[in-house]
Parts: sequence; C-alpha cells; structure tokens
Amino acid sequence: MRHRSVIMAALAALSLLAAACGGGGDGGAGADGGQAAGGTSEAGGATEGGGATEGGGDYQITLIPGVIGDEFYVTMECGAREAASELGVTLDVQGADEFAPPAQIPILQAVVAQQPDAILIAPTDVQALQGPIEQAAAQGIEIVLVDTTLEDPSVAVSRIASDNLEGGRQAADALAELVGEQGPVLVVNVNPGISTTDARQKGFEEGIAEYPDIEYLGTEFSNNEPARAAEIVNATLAAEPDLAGVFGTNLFSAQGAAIGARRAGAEIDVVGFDAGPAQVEQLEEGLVQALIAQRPAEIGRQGIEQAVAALNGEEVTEEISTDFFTVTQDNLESPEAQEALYRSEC
Ligand code: T6T
Repeated sequence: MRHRSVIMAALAALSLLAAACGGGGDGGAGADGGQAAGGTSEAGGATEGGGATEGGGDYQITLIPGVIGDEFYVTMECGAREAASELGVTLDVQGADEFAPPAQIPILQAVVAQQPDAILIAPTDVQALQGPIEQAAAQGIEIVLVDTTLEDPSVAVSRIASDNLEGGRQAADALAELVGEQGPVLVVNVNPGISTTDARQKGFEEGIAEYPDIEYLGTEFSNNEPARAAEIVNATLAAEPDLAGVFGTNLFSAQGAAIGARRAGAEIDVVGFDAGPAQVEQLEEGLVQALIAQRPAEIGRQGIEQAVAALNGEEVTEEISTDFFTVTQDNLESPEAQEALYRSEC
C-alpha cells in the first residue's frame, strides 16, 4: 500500500494547504495522514509501535512461507505476528500447499497485485523465484528473505536464516557420535535447488568426511514427502543392511526416514533437522536420536523488524544468522529444549 499511502499523504497535505488558505473547513479527516489511509484495517495502532513505526507506519506486510501447514513456517508466522502486533503493522500470510516453485510463484504474483509495502518470503528455489521476486521489488515492494535465499539475494533489503552449513556440520558430528564413528550413513534431502537444505547437505558432507571409518552412501531426495523418505530408507536398507545412520535434512525428510526405519525394524540412528510435534514424538519413542531445532519464531520476528526498518528508511541488517538447539531425549524436558520446539498454531 505504499503508493496509496504516498498519494493519501499528498492529498492530506493538499487539504491542509487548502485549509490554511481558507479553502474550506472540512479538511479535518485528512489532517492526520495516517488515518486517511487506514481504511483497510486496525493498522492505525501503529503510533503505539514507538521508534520502529515512527512516521505513521500503517504498513501492510505479507509473509509467503515455503509451504503452509509446516510447523517450521507456522512457528515463523507466530514470531512474525508478535512483532507485527508490537510494531502496529498489518500482517497477512499467504502460502502454497506444496513446497514447489510452480505452486509458490502464482501466490507471489497475486500478493504483488495487492501492492503490500513489504513481502517476507521463503523462496522455494534459488533460481526459479529470482525473476518473480525481482519483479515484485521493481514495483517498489521491500523484500525480506526469510529462511531460504536466492542465487542473487541483493534484491532483498535483508535476509534472515539459520546458518545451515554449520547446521549440517553439527548433524554430521551428532550422527558420527551416535554410530560410534563407523558404518554406512545416508542423507535424505528434499530437492536440489533449495538454499537451506543444499547447505545442510554440504555441511554434512564436509563434516562426515572427517570420520575415516564412516562410509557416506550419498544423498537421495524425498520431494518433501515423508512417504518418499521412508521408501528411500527401506530401499537403502535392502541394498545395505548395515546402514548405521541417516540424516534427514528437514522436517518431512527426517520424519519419513524415521518411519522407514521403524517399518524395517532396523536399528538405525536418525538425526533430523527441525523439531515439529510429530518429530518430538519420534524422539520420545526412540525412533530419532537428535533433532536440530532452528529458531523459526526468531526468523519471523526479525523479518518483520527488518521490513519495518526498511520502510521507515532506517538502517537495515543485510544478513542475519540465527542459531540452533539440538534436542535429545536427555534434554527434552529442559526449558531450553521446550523453548526450541515448534508450534502447530500460534
Ligand atoms: O527445514 C525447514 C526450512 O528451513 C527449509 O527451508 C524447508 O523445510 C522446513 O520448512 C521444514 O519442513
């Protein structure tokens, strides 16, 4: 709505000028520029937001997650909603039901047509979303990349993500320790071209190379489908009955890998990225040994803060990296672990 805000501010200024010139006594409605554009929502509450919304920030921001219904993105939305309410901006969330560019691009285009002031987006592919996001930025919409990134992220004012390379290395160390630093291990990834999971795979490969007695069997792709991840583990076990461990690079890959291991009755150690409720159940059941929890709420919160800073013309931070907490059965009840678990609703 930035263009509309500018027009409304200009109209308000004109009406003030007209009033000052004695051009009519009913110009009051336009005297508060923020109010004039506030027809869309409660965003007028922006004045409470303090420094970050200084200047009448009745901003409209849309969050486009990688996919809806994924507790990582649900938790991100919760953090974004909290920040939006504190800063008095209006947040709308629109996502596709599949983690795939053909599903996400039309959503992005529909959002752009609504002309929000800023878009927070988790691009589902480093290349396929480059053009569509550049087109959004060309309309004057501020772009913040949350979680995933692009081949050329310079289109965004800020990007906020886990240090996924480091996360992959931590997964390698955790799995190596679990398997006693020996035996064949497998990675179940999502799809090539996703910045986060590509980096986790790379970090894992670098980390696991440090263990000479571990045989890295390679990476297979689940297409973000637990059933496919389970089949991959079952097929690998058929060919490699000694399979010792699996690293699932995201929530659905890890969840499916553990299901495959259970179905085969195999004693495999599983390390998974993310910490959704079903993953935590698998941890409790002993199907998974470690969950590398990201900080999705923090990513969402910082995404909103950076977008608002950009809209206010304040300093933004180009790249923000968030940390992890590795959840195990041993620490699951600790406040730190509980705080790190993902939510299925806000
Ligand atoms: O692991 C997260 C996210 O970081 C990744 O980019 C895609 O998968 C998740 O959403 C989990 O399903």
